[in-house]
Amino acid sequence: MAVLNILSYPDPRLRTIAAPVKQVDDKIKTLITDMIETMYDAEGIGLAASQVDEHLQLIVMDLSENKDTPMVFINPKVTPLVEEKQPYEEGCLSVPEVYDKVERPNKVRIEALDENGDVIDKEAEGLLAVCIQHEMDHLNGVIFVDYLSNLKQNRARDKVKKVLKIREKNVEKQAQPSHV
Ligand code: K1U
Ligand code: ZN
Repeated sequence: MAVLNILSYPDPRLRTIAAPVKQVDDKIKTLITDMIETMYDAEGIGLAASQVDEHLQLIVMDLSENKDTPMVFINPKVTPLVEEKQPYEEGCLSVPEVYDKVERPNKVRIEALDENGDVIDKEAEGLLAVCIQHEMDHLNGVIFVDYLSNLKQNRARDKVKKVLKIREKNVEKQAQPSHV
């Protein structure tokens, strides 16, 4: 198992369109396990393969309180079931510490395969509907800040730079020998 590197906005690799998974083989199963570990490590509720620089149609999610119910969606297709859109305050592991409202249909149909290659065909509402649409966007090279104003996108760029700098400094600090 491994924690993978998550690409950060505005990395151009996040704009790559993901290709369908041809076969749920051992390589894909290892990627699924690593993505789930990466999602838990980053304290996220979802992760698309695009975010770890693997441009395949693969999404993992866990909306459970105890973080013990991972879901896997391979080659997902998401169809809105309502016209009306509702706002939800979204976050993104590729845009750390930036949150803003995005409007999306709050009822969708999800068709996909699971980690065993079995068919998933279900209706989703609420956070599941929001999260799967956010992750589908990643597979299509779209990031939630694309829905925001230019001013907010520029602010998001600056914020991510700042957060990454602080994270780097903390990593350096931890690597230094202690003086105790
Ligand atoms: O795709 C990602 O980067 C994961 C993202 C999923 C997501 C969260 C909220 C709305 C839509 C999609 C995250 O997990 S962000 C971190 C997080 O856990 C979170 C942030 C805001 C609200 C709820 C959860
Ligand atoms: Zn995201």
